[in-house]
Amino acid sequence: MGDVHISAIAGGVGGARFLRGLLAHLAASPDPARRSARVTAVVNTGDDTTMHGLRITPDLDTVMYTLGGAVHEEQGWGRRDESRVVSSELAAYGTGPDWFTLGDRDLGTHVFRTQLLREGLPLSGVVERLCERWLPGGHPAVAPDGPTVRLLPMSDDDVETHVHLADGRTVHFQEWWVRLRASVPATGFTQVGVDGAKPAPGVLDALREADAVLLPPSNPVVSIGTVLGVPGVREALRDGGAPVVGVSPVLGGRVVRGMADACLSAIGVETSALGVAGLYADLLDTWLVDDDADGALHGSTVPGAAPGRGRVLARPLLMSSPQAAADLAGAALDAALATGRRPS
Ligand code: FO1
Repeated sequence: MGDVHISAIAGGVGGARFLRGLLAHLAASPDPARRSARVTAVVNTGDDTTMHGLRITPDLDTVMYTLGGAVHEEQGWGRRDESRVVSSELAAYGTGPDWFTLGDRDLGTHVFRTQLLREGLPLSGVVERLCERWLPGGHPAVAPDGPTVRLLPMSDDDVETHVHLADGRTVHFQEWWVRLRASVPATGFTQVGVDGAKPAPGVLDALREADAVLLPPSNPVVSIGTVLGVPGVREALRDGGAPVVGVSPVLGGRVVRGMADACLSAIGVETSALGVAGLYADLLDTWLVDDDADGALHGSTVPGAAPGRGRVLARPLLMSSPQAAADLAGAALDAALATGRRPS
């Protein structure tokens, strides 16, 4: 097999750490086809927002900074070695939300992105330009003949996730997520603009033609769900022939990070590995569940899966170290390549 083509649909922190693990797995592989693999990450933009006149794209930045080695590791977003002089100046003017902090280094990215957008560059062109710095030549910090990665926004059109709250209000996702910490129950989500959004250039081909499509343990509702909601994306996976392997973000009824459980209950889905699998049942060839927490599911089939597809495999899902993330990503890739492409 020539260079392996891998596509992944990613959200924020979980997706970024999984992708970092995947690239580490590929770079260390004894298989030259994996070592020179090409990875395309199709990233959620529903979390995007405009603040202080600047366009902020949290999930794209989390993936870019994580793969580029600059992310604030504990936070999972923003830059390490960050300072907050500008945001404190803005607060002194009493302007802009005090609950959303834009670090000084991070602001450099938002200023440059907004300048490029104003000059007419589409978001996908902006991402490509920013990645020239963080992922030169698509190479994460590995040997020059190592795996390459490119980031694609799910769409160049603005899509924003708005959250309907139990108290009747509707707020932008960031306000629910950051200011309210999801403390007010959500009754649903609307991805404003998604129906008119077109997949960004390259997205459908990357999903149709891949040797493997991976769904990392990102938020299944507001991250992966939002990307799957862009017209054409789900069909590209369903009809394209690429094997699809997903990784459960829920281990034994608990989410590892973030507040996916608050999102799942908002749409009436059980916070369980099989509950989440049900959101992708029509797409999955294999669903990875945690061998410790959900080992009993090993060898079963995802309810609602297509005939002969949707098998459940138990693997260690906790990405508790870079090596654990690499092993998990390797297990997902192994499962996809073992399935192989379907005749499309
Ligand atoms: N998350 C927070 O909890 N508090 C913040 O002040 C905050 C600021 C922020 C700035 C830029 C950025 O790209 C992300 C930021 N995030 C912050 C994280 C963000 O809310 C999440 O990364 C995603 O939207 C959820 O995946």
